[in-house]
Amino acid sequence: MSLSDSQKRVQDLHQLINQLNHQYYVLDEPSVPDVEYDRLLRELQALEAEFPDLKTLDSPSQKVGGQALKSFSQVTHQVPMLSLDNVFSADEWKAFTKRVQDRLVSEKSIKFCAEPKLDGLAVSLRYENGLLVQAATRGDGAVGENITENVRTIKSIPLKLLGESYPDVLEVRGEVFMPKASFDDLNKKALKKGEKAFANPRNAAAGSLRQLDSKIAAKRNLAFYAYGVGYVEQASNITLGEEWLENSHYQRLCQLKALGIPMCPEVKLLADSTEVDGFYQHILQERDNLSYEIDGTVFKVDDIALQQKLGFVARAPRWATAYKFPAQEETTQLLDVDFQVGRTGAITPVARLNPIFVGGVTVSNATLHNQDEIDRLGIKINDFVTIRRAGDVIPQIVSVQLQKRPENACDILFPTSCPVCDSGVVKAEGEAVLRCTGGLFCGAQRKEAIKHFSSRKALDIDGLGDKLVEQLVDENLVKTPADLFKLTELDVSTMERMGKKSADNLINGLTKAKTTTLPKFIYALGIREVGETTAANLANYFLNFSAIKAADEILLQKVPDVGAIVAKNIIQFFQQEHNIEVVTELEAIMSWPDIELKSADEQPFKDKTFVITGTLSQMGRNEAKAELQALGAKVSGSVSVKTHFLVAGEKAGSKLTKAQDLGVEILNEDELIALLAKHK
Ligand code: 9MJ
Repeated sequence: MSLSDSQKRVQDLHQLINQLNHQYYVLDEPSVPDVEYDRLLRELQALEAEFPDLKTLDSPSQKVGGQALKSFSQVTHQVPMLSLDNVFSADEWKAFTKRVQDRLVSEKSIKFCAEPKLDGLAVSLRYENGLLVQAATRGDGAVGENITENVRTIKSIPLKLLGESYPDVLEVRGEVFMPKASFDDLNKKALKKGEKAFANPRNAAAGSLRQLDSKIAAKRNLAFYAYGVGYVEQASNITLGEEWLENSHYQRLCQLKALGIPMCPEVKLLADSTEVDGFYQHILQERDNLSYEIDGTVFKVDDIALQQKLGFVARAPRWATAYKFPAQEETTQLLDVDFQVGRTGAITPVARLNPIFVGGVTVSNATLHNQDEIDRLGIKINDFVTIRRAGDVIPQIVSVQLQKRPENACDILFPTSCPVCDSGVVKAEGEAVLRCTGGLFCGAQRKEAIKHFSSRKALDIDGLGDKLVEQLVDENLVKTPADLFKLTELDVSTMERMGKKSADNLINGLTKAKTTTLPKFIYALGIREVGETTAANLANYFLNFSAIKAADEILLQKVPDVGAIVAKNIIQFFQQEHNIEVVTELEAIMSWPDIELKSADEQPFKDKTFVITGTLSQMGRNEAKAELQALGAKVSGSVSVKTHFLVAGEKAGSKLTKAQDLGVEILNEDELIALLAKHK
């Protein structure tokens, strides 16, 4: 690029980055994903490196964040609050260590303090004579906002330091954050009240600390971990000795911990840089199980004398860097919207996206759920959107980047008839979902019903995958689940791409599947909102299939978990002509034992609610659930005040934290096995 082109680009980047800084730091409403911000900043830094004359004092590369808000009083930091530079790959990390090593030639092996990179808000806490007197945000690094009253409401931050041994003035630097469980609760409550949800825990934490009324912050359940020390003054207390502070960053965090200031439990001292990759991989793997949101790891030269030798550049220390995880949010374009018909006829808009690498995979589709979601997002075809894929979670469209809306953006129009069978569509009152009225006349619903019928948690039919179901329906060999059992070896082996072995496999699988259990059979029918748990509850309550078919709405609602809507769905299912035919056929072909009535003393967990979380390595979650249910327990998916026991397997995450907060009794896998054995 020529100098004049670069000059123009640098000006544009200044304007863009300043605007993004304002949205991120001042308004707590980021408009683009972090990666995009990082890319722009890096582009600016690269241009400034190539053309040093373009690097001006007011360049956004020279400052840490946004300016302090006017509504809070301002605090000038006695020691500036630094930000961190980022690396994104092993190569960039290598370049960082080389830069460090080049400046510290005489050091053979450099210890690093390794920390998770919390996604919250940097805060400085000032203690005078052991008392918290001031708390300030980072602001632009030199001047922040005085948020003392809000910080005082954070339960884990001590208002008075523990013990007697601390400097006269001690500034603690760290991150205020909102634990994932608190964030989920807050957003659920906000949505219930029709209020706007926060985009992520960082924004929620920042939004809470920026409240002028500290009563609001007090309700938000924020937390704090220290990651460093700022200004320290030692005038009078000679008993502390010359130097109260240790010469190791890690030891300093331990000193703070001894004073009652929380330290992140994952922080670790590494003997040298060869241990960095191990720590990074370990934290990346544990990410979903941590109770707080992180976006990477941080590595800091541990020796304070070496830190001082290295010093810092405009924005950040030379002795530390964040080693970020692959982005979980990216920008892409919505190319089109297709409409899929599900098992129950629900018509779901599916976003077709310009393929984008995010959260470790390439994403080209995302569900848009329903009209309400489309309205909430305010999304149009051709819009640029922020897409998020975290852990194993399905990709989601988080927001529309309105400032990038192209001229050809157009409204998403729902179909007026079923895109598969052309039957009419309806939206029930109070429901957001549009449904096809074709029932099992609709090919899409037929396919999905049969896929569900044969799926692993239902009849688990060996040799019958989704693709084969589609082929069987497309070739008109199968119209209903009952037709599956009428397939002959000849039918199957003459199908395209079907060898004798696969045909044998399927016929054997079907023969085996004829014998099942009552809960699995009920679940396999695919009645709306009758999942595995409800199916098991129905079986345990009614004991045989005829009783379920004959039950009325009032009786059905006596079953745990069954409310008015589910009861209606069950009644409607068994009233439909087509379903009566299929079910009658299935009853003739299949068999399952009735449930034996358990006496009260065989149901020791009647009225007890369990939640299972994490990985159970010995018995598996489904098995644990079935055994608990057989003993009368209710097994629920979420922890609440009504939970009696939480079974926490390996890598238990936010549910465990929530249960601990609520004082719920917690069992590990061994304890669960012992408990079940006692009642066998
Ligand atoms: C976070 N965000 O977790 C620092 N940070 O150190 C950690 N941030 C930091 N350290 C110096 N763990 C400046 C910022």
